[in-house]
Amino acid sequence: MRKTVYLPNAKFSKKAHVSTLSQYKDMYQESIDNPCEFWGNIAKQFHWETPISADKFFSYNFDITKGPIFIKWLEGATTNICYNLLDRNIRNGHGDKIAFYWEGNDPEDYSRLTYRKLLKEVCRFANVLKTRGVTKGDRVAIYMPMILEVVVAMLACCRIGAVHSLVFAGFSSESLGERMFDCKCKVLVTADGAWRGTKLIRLKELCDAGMERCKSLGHEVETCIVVEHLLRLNAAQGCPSNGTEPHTNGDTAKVKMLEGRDVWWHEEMEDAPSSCYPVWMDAEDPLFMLYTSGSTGKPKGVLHTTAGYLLYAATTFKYVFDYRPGDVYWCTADVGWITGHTYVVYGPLACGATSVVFEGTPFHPDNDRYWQVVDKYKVTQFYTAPTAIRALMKFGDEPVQRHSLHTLKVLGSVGEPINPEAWLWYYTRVGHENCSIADTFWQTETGGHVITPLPGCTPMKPGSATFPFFGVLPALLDESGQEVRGPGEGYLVFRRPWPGIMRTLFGNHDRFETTYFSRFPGYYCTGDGARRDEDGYLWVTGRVDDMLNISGHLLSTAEVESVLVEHPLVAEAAVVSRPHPVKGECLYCFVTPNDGVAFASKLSDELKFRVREKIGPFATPEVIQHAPGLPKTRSGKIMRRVLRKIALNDRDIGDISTLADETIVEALFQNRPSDAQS
Ligand code: 7RM
Repeated sequence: MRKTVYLPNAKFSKKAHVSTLSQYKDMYQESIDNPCEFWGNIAKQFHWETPISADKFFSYNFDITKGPIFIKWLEGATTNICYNLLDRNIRNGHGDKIAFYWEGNDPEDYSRLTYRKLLKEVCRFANVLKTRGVTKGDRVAIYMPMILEVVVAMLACCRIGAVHSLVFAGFSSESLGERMFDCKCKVLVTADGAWRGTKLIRLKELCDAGMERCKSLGHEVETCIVVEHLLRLNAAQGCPSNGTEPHTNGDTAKVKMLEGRDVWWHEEMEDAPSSCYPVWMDAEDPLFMLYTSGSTGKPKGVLHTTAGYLLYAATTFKYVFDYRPGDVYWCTADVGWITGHTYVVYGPLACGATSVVFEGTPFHPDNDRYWQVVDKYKVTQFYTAPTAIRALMKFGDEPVQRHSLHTLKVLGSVGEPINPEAWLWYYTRVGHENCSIADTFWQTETGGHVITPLPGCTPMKPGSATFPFFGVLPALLDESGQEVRGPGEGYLVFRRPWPGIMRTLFGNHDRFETTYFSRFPGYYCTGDGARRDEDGYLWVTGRVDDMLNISGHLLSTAEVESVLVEHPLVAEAAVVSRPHPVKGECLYCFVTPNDGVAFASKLSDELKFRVREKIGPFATPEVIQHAPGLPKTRSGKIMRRVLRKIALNDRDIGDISTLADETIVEALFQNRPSDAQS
């Protein structure tokens, strides 16, 4: 029989930052009753150039009916995050401590960086940016692989008060161009290319197309700084064994550099001084922005600010991973996502931690790569996504059993709900029933974990993110906005801000207010649903809006629909999410061609290609189905709930009496393509 509750390992628990549930409850209560004292005590370990003033510590309005939404933490204090992450740790004697181990796509490419060396590199690049005219408040776009220069570029921005805007290097050039246009970045930082497994990604080419796109929209990027990454790899290693794309040093030479705009990173760095005085930032000055999908299609530039984000990244990192000196922490997320920001860069460095940055994939050169890296660096905390766990489970236990994994203490999960099967596999096969699983629920918008167990004290239930983190007050609301108390299900909302929550959407405070604060005045609305069980555990059930989560990447159905209808032969399209055994969810698209146009497999292929090109490879639709018509209500609204049933081939469709034409439903069931088996 399966247990329903799993207790943390007793020996680990004893030494943990928080050892008992009652200790967690006391700290939680304190954080809710006296937020200023709670966070004020935490703030003492950091450097404040202008001290914190007690009377302006925390102010906010979460109620749209009472005026504009605002959130302010530590108003009046000034600091610099880069200073706190690097100089402060060096002053505390950690200069020679390793900040990052870098493990390349190929096991033979690796390097390391101490805190002292990292600071020097950061200062040099900060000076490079200054030379290129970047000053406080300017935006810098970053489109890079998982190499240490990405951390250097981010922290160099912090040092001089520039706002970084990372775009995940798996996004298409079009997405990159649109994001660069939206944030009006002065500079773009990238690399010549990178290997992911046996695939070569020519990043600079994508950037060229992205900058073209940006220019055509009306904004010109002034400078593009390119890291020469391919060339310095141990030449032969980049070469895939299947020999399809031979890797030679000539690859780098092929990169086209536009005179006056494009410059090489290493050439710019050569003469740059290795010290740079930090720009002191107000607590509420912007730190970075990061785009996330919105249900209306256009991505939203989530904006985070300085002091609150620092406190929250550091505190969640310390408690949720129970980090202590000597540990080696590894988060597999790409820095292009929020998880990479808070838990590859800011949180670990704020705590003076040593971590692993990994460029490759879990499957290269073999399916045991993750476990090989865990043993190589003696990783103590490992943080990954359910989609990766499910993909690895498919290869059975053998690849895991090849490795000892005995150094592991905490296993984190993030990005989507983790199904109990994956949870149990992670717990037993990877963690040998000795590790706590931290199922961390949070969002780009929340800046850090908001619902999560603490590994030393929270009894775990597979699939539940358990309880709120310090300072976080969750609630479940029903359709009418009434709070569901005790066991029940509802919209997951938060009643007040914690330090790490976003402050606005870049250049669009109205959209910020309507997206997150208008549906339920007085609350921040996550867009997720959740259930509370008899023991008070929270179970996040997934999105309640038209968003879907493919391998942990959020996407809106509207975004995909607008790409589909741009095709000249397409009249109408409707996209729904269908569960997928590895990706969590996948795209199932219904497409109505123009009158007189036959639906052919060529059209289906073209549409898949377009979505891939416009949004990115991870968004490639699973199924494109011909739809002679769509199920619509008399007022013209597409009934997506019916489409979801058709995608599943589930005939239990419920009431469809409000449809204008009920016969269309049967026609669509008949029309399911052969590759749509579910
Ligand atoms: C960190 C991140 C946010 C959305 C969020 C949820 C889903 C993330 C969990 C989860 C259930 C989890 N930021 N989500 N973590 N659902 N349990 N532990 O993923 O902005 O990219 O996505 O992801 O739907 O709203 S994100």
